[in-house]
Parts: sequence; structure tokens; C-alpha cells
Amino acid sequence: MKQVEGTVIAVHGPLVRVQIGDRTLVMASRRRLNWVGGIPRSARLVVGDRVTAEMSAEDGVVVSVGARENSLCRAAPHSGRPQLLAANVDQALLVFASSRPEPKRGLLDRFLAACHTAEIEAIITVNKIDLGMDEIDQWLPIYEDLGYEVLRVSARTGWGLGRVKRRLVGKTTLFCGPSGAGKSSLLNSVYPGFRLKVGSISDATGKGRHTTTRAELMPLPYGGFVVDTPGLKEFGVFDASDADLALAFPEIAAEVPGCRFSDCSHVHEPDCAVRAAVEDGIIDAVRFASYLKIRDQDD
Ligand SMILES: Nc1nc2c(ncn2[C@@H]2O[C@H](COP(=O)(O)OP(=O)(O)OP(=O)(O)O)[C@@H](O)[C@H]2O)c(=O)[nH]1
Ligand SMILES: [Mg+2]
Ligand SMILES: [Zn+2]
Repeated sequence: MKQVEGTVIAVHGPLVRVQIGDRTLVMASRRRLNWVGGIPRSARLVVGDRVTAEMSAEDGVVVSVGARENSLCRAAPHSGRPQLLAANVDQALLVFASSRPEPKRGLLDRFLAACHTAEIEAIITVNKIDLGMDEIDQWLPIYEDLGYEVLRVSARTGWGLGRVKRRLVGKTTLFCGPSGAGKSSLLNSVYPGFRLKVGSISDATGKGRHTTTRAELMPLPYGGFVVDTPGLKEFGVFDASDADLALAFPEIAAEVPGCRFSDCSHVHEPDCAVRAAVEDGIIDAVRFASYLKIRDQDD
């Protein structure tokens, strides 16, 4: 039997769509998959997985999965359990709207921490700047000062799209962020050939309508791949010890060596350099609150 290699570009329940060379095939997978890198905690195929399939005539069945270089999880909407978004991505674009829906800094901080622990480069993208930038400019510079790359764009007017396109060439980029932020709109502006479905913003809640329902990996005409994903409400940071989580906040990590106790929790101990830095305004109080919230929720 002939074996071929491919990449999972979409998951439809028990079936996956696999890109093999320049064609795609929907196939099932063998019940006992061979996980080359060892069985991962989330042993279900996701977009970005590199697979080997056995072909018979026109049908294929996935038999093995390559070791994942990285993967990014979100917290599942109801259970809160880790749910993989995608595997083997080079970078992640977190798309927020400047307004409608209102950006949530807690979600941004979680996303940045999750990318850090997954060792995936994060790029903050603020879309809809045609609706105004005054509010976001009150806090966005905090992130620029921390060294994060920030792109300000408008899918509607095309402002800033050139920079986005240049950042995508030759890479596999995950687009994620809340519903209605304009991930699919941005992808359509980057390459109109995608023709992705775009939703509206509810007048009642100011939120998106969860228009994109599954992650999909798509090739860019000028090289590289993008993954559009459904809007997420919660972003989990899993498998990070308290010390690792502090490392995911670079400004906190920088102060930790100054704490009197090496296992300082930065909550109640005397001579805590982290809390002192928060009080002095060296660490932004919202960022510190995000850190504490993640630490207390994601045990
Ligand atoms: N004013 C303005 N509206 C935009 C912009 N980009 C997208 N929108 C609007 O925002 C709404 C949501 O856009 P989508 O692209 O569907 O958002 P999404 O992030 O893909 O949402 P989900 O698929 O639900 O996760 C649509 O009504 C778009 O027309 C922009 O740059 N400016
Ligand atoms: Mg969408
Ligand atoms: Zn401390």
C-alpha cells in the first residue's frame, strides 16, 4: 500500500481534510494512530498536524502523526478543559478590535502568556482603527514598551495591511481573538481569494456572532499559510508552574530575583520586589492583576 505525507487543514468531526501536494482529500483515521512523538495529552488530530496516510485507489486513511513542534490550547467554552487550536504554527496574530467588541486586556495577557509557554511568537494586532484609537492608545504602549510587536490595522480601509502581509510571507500564522474582532475580514483583505464568511456585530451586546465555526489552514498565494479560527472567549494557560507563569510576564520575571524569598508568591511575603515594582508603577497594575488571575484560575 502506498504511503503519502500531508498536513491536516481542517477537522470535521471524526474526519480530517488533508493537503497532499496540491490536492486535498477528506479521510478517516485509524483507530490506533501512531503518534511519532509519543501520545500527546490531546491525542486528537488538529489543524497543522503532519500526518502519514495509507492510500488505496482514491481513498486514504491517516495512520501516523508527526511529533508536534508546538501547539496552542484554548479553554473549552463550557468545561474549561484544554482544547487544541492548532499545531506546528510559526507565530500567532492576536486580533482585537479597537472597539466593537471592546478589547479585553485580561484576554490579551492570557494569550501572550499562552504563546510564551507554547514558545510561539505573538503579534498583537488591533483591527478597526477606523473606529478610533484614543482608547486603545491609553494602554497599547505598555505592550510596545515590553517589546511586543503591535500592528494597527483596518480591514475596512486597508490601513496597515502591507505590514500584516509582509509578516505572513513564508510562515504559518494562527489568527485568533474574540468573535467579531475581524479575523476573517482581515484575512479576506490580505487575500480576497479566501472569500471567508464574515459576521456582524450584535447591536444589543456589541459582540460578534461566532461566524467562523472551525479552524482552517489555508495557503497564501505568495507563500506561507494562515489559520483562521473561531472566536474565543477564554484562553487557557495550561501546564505552567507558578515560576513558569512568572517567566511568561517579562516585566514580572525581571523583578523576581529581587524578592527576599526564592519561592515568593508575590502576594503576602515581606520584601517582595514584584509588589514593590507594581506600587512604584514599574509593573503595570492591570498586567499584575492578569498574572494573579491566571495563576489562581489555572491550577
Ligand atoms: N469598522 C470596521 N469594521 C470591521 C473591520 N474589520 C471587520 N469589521 C466588521 O466586524 C464584523 C466582524 O467581522 P468578522 O471578520 O466576521 O470577525 P471574526 O473575528 O472573524 O469573528 P468570528 O468568526 O465570529 O470569530 C463584520 O461586521 C465586519 O464587517 C474594520 O477594520 N473596521
Ligand atoms: Mg471569523
Ligand atoms: Zn515576590
